[in-house]
Amino acid sequence: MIWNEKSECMSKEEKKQLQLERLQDVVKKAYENVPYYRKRFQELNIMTEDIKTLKDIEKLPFTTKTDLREAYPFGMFAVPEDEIIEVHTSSGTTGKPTVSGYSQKDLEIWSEVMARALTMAGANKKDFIQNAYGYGLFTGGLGVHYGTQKIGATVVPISAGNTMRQLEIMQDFGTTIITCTPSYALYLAEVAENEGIKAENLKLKAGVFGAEMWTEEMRQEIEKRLNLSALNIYGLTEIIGPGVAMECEDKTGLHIADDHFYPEIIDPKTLQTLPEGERGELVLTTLTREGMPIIRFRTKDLTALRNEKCSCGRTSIKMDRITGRTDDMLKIRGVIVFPSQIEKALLKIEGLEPQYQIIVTRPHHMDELEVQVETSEKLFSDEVKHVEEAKKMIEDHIHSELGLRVNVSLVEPQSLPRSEGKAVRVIDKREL
Ligand code: DLL
Repeated sequence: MIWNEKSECMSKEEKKQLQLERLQDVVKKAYENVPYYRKRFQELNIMTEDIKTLKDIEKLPFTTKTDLREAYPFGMFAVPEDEIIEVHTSSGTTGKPTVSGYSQKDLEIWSEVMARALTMAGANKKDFIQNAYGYGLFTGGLGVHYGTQKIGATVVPISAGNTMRQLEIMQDFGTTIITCTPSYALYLAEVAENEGIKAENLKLKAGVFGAEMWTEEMRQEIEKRLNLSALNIYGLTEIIGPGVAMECEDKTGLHIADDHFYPEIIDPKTLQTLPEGERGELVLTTLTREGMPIIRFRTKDLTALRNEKCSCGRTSIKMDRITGRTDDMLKIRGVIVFPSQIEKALLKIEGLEPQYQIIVTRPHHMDELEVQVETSEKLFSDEVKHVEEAKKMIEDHIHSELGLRVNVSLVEPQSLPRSEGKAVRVIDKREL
C-alpha cells in the first residue's frame, strides 16, 4: 500500500520541477519574512531571482543549530505568532533548545508525511498503533499520533516508559504496530521474555523505530525477538520531526519525503556538495513549511543518497541509515546530550576541577551515562562532608542542566587520562 501514490510515485522530471518551484517559493518567503535570512542573503549578495535551477541551491547559505539557538525562541518564524498553533523543541535539555513552530498547514504536512511513513510499515485503518515515543515537546509522540489519525488507524497514546503496562496493553488491545526507539524495543523484548510473554502470541506485525542510531544487527535482533518487521524512521525537530524519511519493506534505505524536504550531501570540511552515493553530512531544506522555513540545515548526520529504483514503486530519493555524526552529540534514551553541557554543569560547581570523562553503556538495552569526575579537597564544605553528598550534589547539577539523571562517580585526583590534543571526553561502549 502507498499512502499518496501521486506524490510518492511521480516521475523524476515532475519531481524536479515541483522541487524547483517550491524552492523558489520558500527562498522568497524566507527572504521576505525572516530577518535572519534576509540578512544572510544580502551578505552573500543573493537575490531570490538567482535560484533558476535546483543546483542554484548551492548559492544559498547554510543554517546551523547555533543559528537557530541564537534566534531563540521565535526569531525564525516566518508568519505572525498568532498563526503558529504548535511548538516543539529539540529533545535536548533545559539549556537553550531549538524551537520549531508549526502553522496549521505545517501540521497538515507533518500528518501527511507521517501517514506515508506509517503506511510503509503496513498501517491501515484496522491497525492498533501503540505509540511509545514520548509525548510532549519531543516530536516523536505527536508526530506518530498525527500520522495515525490521518490514516484512521487507532492510536494508543501510551507515551514512553512504564514497560509492564506497555506489555499488558500490547496483549490486551492486540497492538499490531509499535513505535519507539530501537533500544527501547529491545528492552521491551527482554522484559517480555522475563515475564514469559511469547512474541509469537503477540499480534505485532511491524515496528517503526528511530530517533537514535542503530544497526542492521540490531534490526535482526529486534525482528527475531519481537517477531515483527523492524523499520527505520528518521527525522529531526528543526525540519519537522519524524517523517522526513522512512524505510519501506524493501529495507534498502529510507525514502525521503523529497517533495517536502530537499536533501543534499556535503563534505563537512570543505562544505562542497558531494555526488550521489558518497557519504557525507546530510543537509535539508524545507520546501513547503510555512511557519518556520529552514534553508540548507546542516544536520551533522552522516549518510549517503541513492537515486535507485525501489521495488515498492516509490520514486523518492533514498538515504542510507545514519552511520555517525560530525560532532560529539550523543543521544541517551532518545535525549540529545552534548558533552559540553556536562562540562558547563561541572564548571558551575565551586572547587571542582573540570576533569571528567563520560562513559556511555547500554546494559539491558537501556542507555546509561556515567560521569567520572576527579575529587578535590575543595569540593567538601560544611554542607558537603561526604563523598555520597558530593556525588549527589554533582548529579543534581547535571540533572538541572540536562534534564537527565546520570550516575556520577568520583575518582582520585589526577587519575583521568590527560590528553595533549583534543581531550577524549566520551567513551561510548554501546555497540552502535
Ligand atoms: O529524534 C525525531 C524523531 C522522533 C525521529 C521519532 C524518529 C522517530 P530530535 O530529537 O530533534 O528529533 O533528534 C534528531 O536524532 O539529527 C539524528 O542525529 C537522530 N536520529 C533521528 N532519527 C534517527 C534514525 C527526533 N532513524 C536527531 N537513525 C537526528 C539515526 C536518528 N539517527
